[in-house]
Amino acid sequence: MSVVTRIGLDNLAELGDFANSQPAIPERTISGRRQFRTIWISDVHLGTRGCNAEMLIDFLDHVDSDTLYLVGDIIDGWRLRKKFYWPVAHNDVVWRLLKRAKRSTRVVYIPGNHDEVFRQFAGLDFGGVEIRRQAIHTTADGRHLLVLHGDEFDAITLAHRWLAHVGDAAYNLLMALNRGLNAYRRFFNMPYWSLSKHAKAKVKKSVEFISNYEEVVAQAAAHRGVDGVVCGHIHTAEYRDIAGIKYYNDGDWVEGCTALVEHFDGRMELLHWADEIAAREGIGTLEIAMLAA
Ligand SMILES: [Mn+2]
Repeated sequence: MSVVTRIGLDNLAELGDFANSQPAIPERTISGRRQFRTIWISDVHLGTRGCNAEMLIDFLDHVDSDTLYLVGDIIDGWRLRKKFYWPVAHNDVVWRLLKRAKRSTRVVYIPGNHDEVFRQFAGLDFGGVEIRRQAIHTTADGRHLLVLHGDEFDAITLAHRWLAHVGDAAYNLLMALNRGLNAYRRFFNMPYWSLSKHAKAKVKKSVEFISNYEEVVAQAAAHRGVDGVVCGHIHTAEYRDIAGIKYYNDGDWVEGCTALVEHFDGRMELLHWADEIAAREGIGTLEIAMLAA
């Protein structure tokens, strides 16, 4: 049994005694967090090497909301079954999500295809977390948004299943190449560069697939009579108007590191957390420069 496995099991046991446990990475900000009416995140893929847990922890420590939607593929049950991988940071993400529910944030968890084992609990509440198959969210300005993971449409977009099934062998290989490439780039002090993001943008078929997927989802939302739809699944953050239907995709925390937020006036925004960190650190530098002057 590897060290990672042993530590991982200890971590999970600690979550069982949640009330008395503390995260390994201490919470940085509790008061003074940026407040939103609603936050949507998905495709975290805890339990895989691809998961950018540290970035998500930074996000969770700097924001708060009345409602938090976990839009699926939060835990990657497919990968965990093949190989148990559960570092401390992944435990810390779960700890923060549960803590948030305890601290009066309404947390709605809509399992995806990678964490479909939780779908059997749809309709139940655990530790203040509402597990649902899908949800209708009403924005501050009275719009109705259908919230679902989005794998429901894989059958329709079957022609490009290789990309629809993110987490499959090809995607995982690409992710592994991406990590190797960036380790090399870091060594030579080159900035982070996303191989799969580049591939997605360049490969005509994937561009077609994404656009087709977005249209299929928007059409389904139109049939339901809602004003818009929030989903995840394809790891491509987006905000589009498709024939009068608002299509929002909150992206992922594997490489994009994005969240969808609703401000208190109903205005929606996609947050790119790597950019937010850069801006935050930039302001820090400016402040130091001003103090020095
Ligand atoms: Mn998915």
